[in-house]
Amino acid sequence: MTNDRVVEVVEDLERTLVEFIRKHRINHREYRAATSLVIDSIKQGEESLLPDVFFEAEATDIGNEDHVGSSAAIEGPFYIAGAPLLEAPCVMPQRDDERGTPMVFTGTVTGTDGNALGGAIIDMWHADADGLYSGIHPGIPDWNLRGRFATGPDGGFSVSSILPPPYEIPKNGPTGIVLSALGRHFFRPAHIHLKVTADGYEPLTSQLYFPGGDYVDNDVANAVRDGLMLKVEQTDRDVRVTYDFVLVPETR
Ligand code: MBD
Ligand code: FE
Repeated sequence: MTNDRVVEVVEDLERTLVEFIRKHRINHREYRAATSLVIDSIKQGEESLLPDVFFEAEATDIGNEDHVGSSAAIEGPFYIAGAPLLEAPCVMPQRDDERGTPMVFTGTVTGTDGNALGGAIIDMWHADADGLYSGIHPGIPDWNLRGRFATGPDGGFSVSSILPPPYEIPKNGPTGIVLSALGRHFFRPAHIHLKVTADGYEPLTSQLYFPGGDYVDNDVANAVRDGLMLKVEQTDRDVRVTYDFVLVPETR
């Protein structure tokens, strides 16, 4: 069965790439190098990393046009559904000797209708002090620094974790090889990934950054946006970060 949207966009993509091949005089060797790169990215587990670094932020911006409530952000390649449900006082799953500066993340979830959203679920994941993600990079316990927790009746939440560092894309994988050939660096700024859901509201995929941090102004994935900044307060003992999520009621 014909899908009109597929006809519209795939035929345009096809025309665009055919023109591109002519314009740049792409020969068969270069064509095969490009298809091999995509195949290698899949074989080496970079099937999401490669496109996400180059294109996910652009598609996310399109979704944010005319959007009220908190901006959505790129999901990135490393989300895993089904993280442990945490009980208050919420502490992200971590090793006994987990390295990193202690971080306490607090905030609220409300609707654009002004309702405080108690019982909203926040699904959070981020890198460890080495910039690595559990379930993706080897040698890290399952679900380390991945957890889900609920807001209280007032829509508030609080969770303890460690401060993630900037993320460095592997230099020797297919994505890193392209970045090297382009003369680009390999870093994303430090960030926290989140998915926020509440009954009757549109789910939000977010990713929050630390103002003034390394690579905030030159993210290799070009995904940092004004509305995605944490408020950060440094105390003697830890770093306190806050963000207030605003969800849009579902229509229909
Ligand atoms: C990440 O952690 C990430 O969020 C993205 C978009 C790309 C690479 C690593
Ligand atoms: Fe990430």
